[in-house]
Amino acid sequence: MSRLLLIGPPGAGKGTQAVRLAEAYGIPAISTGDIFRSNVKNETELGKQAKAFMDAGDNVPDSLTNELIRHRLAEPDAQDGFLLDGYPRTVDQVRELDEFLSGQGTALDVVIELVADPDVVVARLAKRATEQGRADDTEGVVRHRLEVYREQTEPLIDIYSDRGVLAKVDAIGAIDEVTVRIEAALAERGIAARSQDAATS
Ligand code: B4P
Repeated sequence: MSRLLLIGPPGAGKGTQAVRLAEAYGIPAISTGDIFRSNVKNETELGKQAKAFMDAGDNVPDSLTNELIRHRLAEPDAQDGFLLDGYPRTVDQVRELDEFLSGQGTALDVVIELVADPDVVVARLAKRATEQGRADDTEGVVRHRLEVYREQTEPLIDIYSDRGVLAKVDAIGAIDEVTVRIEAALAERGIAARSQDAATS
């Protein structure tokens, strides 16, 4: 049973690694970004409210995000562990998640910080912009997302470090290499993948 969080600047590889880790550890990957994008695509009420914030590279308001996560974490597949990707992203979201988990008598086991240089992430997202055409991957919006990350999300690193649950992982390198580093950091904390090569095969 592992309750994990991936945190890091846009383009650090959260979504990319989350899919692999979910498979390797047998837990669901829960990405607020993916949930919002699917709501935007399906033109739901939530998607209509979130779209302008996302396109501008701003965080979607905590009120919308917290409610969405509360429902998602209450689903049966998340009862035996999960990997959060991109939530919490603000101090208010940390408070909300703490309250939810302590109500279940649990807490996050490990917070994996993906550490990446801003120039590298801007280049990665520029490449994704040409491949996927995401509205929030243009250079100006990416730079703004980095500022939002520095202002609103970076303070979370100290919070989790003070709690002794933070694992810093270098996110520069091939995707497989980064996965291996994350697995090593988790193994050091007593969390083993289902099979040794599950994440990189
Ligand atoms: P996210 O979906 O979380 O977007 P992201 O930060 O860019 O990460 P993503 O997972 O997509 O990209 P990754 O680094 O894996 O959020 C999008 C928006 O949703 C936010 O701006 C906000 O508006 C809203 N939102 C989400 N959560 C919220 C919350 N909790 N509160 C409020 N608002 C919220 O990958 C980037 C690219 O790099 C990919 O193309 C990938 O292929 C490539 N890549 C990854 N690893 C690589 C490597 N090692 N080498 C080379 N390329 C690599």
